[in-house]
Amino acid sequence: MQELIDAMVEMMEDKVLELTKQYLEDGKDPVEVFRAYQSAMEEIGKRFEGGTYFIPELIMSGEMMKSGSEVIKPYLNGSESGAGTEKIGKFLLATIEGDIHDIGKNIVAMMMDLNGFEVLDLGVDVPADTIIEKAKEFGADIIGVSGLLTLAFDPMKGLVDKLKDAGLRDQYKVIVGGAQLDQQVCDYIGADAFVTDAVAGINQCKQWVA
Ligand code: B12
Repeated sequence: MQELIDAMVEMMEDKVLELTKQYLEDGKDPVEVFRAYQSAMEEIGKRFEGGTYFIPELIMSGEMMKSGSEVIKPYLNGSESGAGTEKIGKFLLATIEGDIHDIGKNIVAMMMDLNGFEVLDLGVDVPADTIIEKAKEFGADIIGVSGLLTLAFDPMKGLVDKLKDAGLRDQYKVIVGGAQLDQQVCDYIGADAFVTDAVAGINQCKQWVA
């Protein structure tokens, strides 16, 4: 997958799509193809941090990720285990207030759906109060929150605190996701689990509803 990673990091949009199609047609695991996109994103993030890439590169990488997802999605449909019509749980998903990153969130929404969850995706920059209100209406089993910015940690903690204050904490499992998260941050937020990878998140949620 290194060629795909390199092409994406170098912003070669056409080559990225070409290689994606080629790998999938050759029978490569679509989840692995996704992971290559994620590795490229990590490198792009590092270059942004290091001052060699700027916002246009971030936007371009977001677009490549979106068009790549469209190509990968039909392959995931057939290959993901557990895909089917019978729903195994209700999963509410949002990017927390203050954060507009949604590439990872959208992948999670797609994969949770393919794995049998009924998914309600509230979009980006969603306040805690809206998440709680919608979780009640929807009858969510699990609240999934995405946050890529360090600045998202406090609003995520705010959500869990509000659930506690409302006496609702035990009604929902809370899972947070995003590349910047770790166990320490998860403990600070008070979530039940954190992941930096969609597949790990799906496995955790399946365990909860089993
Ligand atoms: C693309 C990108 C953007 C795009 C986003 C486009 C979009 N539609 O999402 C744009 C250009 C808009 C953008 C904007 C900004 N960005 Co930005 N961005 C990135 C970048 C390069 C990639 C993020 C990404 O999509 N990764 C790929 C996806 C697939 O990975 P992921 O999000 O981690 O998701 C996976 C898992 O984490 C997990 N997951 C994610 N969410 C959830 C939720 C649940 C419930 C579960 C189960 C799992 C799960 O599953 C996914 C699939 O495996 C990162 C660098 C990085 N390495 O993360 C910086 C990065 C996140 N951005 C950063 C910054 C600073 C910004 C800006 C503030 C820049 C600015 N000065 O304006 C703004 C933020 C605006 C805002 N208020 O949100 C910083 C954050 C630093 C920090 N510590 O806070 C990063 C880390 C770059 C860096 N190294 O400095 N960004």
